[in-house]
Amino acid sequence: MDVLKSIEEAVVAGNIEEIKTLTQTALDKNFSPTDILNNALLRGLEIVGGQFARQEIFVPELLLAAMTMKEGLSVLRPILEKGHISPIGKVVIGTVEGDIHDIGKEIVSMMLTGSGFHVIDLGRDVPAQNFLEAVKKEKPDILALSCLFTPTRLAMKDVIHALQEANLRNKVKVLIGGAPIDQNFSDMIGADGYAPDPPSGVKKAMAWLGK
Ligand code: B12
Repeated sequence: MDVLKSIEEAVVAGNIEEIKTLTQTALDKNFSPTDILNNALLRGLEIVGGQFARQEIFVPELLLAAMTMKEGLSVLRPILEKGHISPIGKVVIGTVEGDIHDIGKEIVSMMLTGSGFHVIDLGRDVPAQNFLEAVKKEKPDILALSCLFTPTRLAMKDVIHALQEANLRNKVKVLIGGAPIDQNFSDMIGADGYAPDPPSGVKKAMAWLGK
């Protein structure tokens, strides 16, 4: 069987034992990391996402599929992140408080790193206060926020509010993204911009820095 199809099926089945070997096999067969990401790993996650929405599977199965996807992603990470020696800018990134989805955030983080940004990843379920502390300490050019779970969207606003209260809002550009986010929401909460996917996020970040 086609190795990309096998990877997709391994994610759907939560076959965490074999996913690394399969992903490495795809690389050895000269599939590009983005091809493996978009046409195998993410496709598998899309399928389980549909099964979850139709209540054919539940959180434990979904979690296993997500863990399997992340194992495969870990094989691609060094390749996606490889490259630049002198960073072109600094980014602090994290998923906002109350939200434990971090796969999209990790892909954005890898692509920013691979494009030459120094990325400090605060992880997931990050309180506004922690973002604020990181902005004070790291003085990033860009603060990137991710959110997948609609009820947690307003936590992005809390982060912006915390920056305003600390008189730091004009010191950092705020880039937001995630499935329930759009430009209207970005305007509404006073972010600097929204991007629907990692490449357009990277493009926006570069444009902000005049690159
Ligand atoms: C995997 C998954 C999980 C895993 C997450 C594992 C992990 N480590 O991330 C687990 C099992 C833990 C999980 C838990 C839950 N989940 Co869930 N989950 C998903 C699923 C299937 C895939 C999400 C994903 O990773 N997609 C792949 C990534 C790559 O896509 P992405 O995150 O959208 O990111 C892309 C873009 O949005 C963008 N992007 C993302 N962030 C950023 C940031 C910036 C700055 C930029 C520029 C771009 C950007 O770039 C990324 C790459 O293209 C989705 C369904 C779906 N089809 O999306 C549901 C989904 C998101 N989950 C959902 C729900 C309801 C839950 C739970 C509440 C379930 C429960 N009853 O417990 C909990 C939430 C707990 C919480 N408080 O957060 C709902 C959310 C509904 C909503 N709109 O609010 C969804 C949509 C499923 C559904 N149809 O009901 N989930």
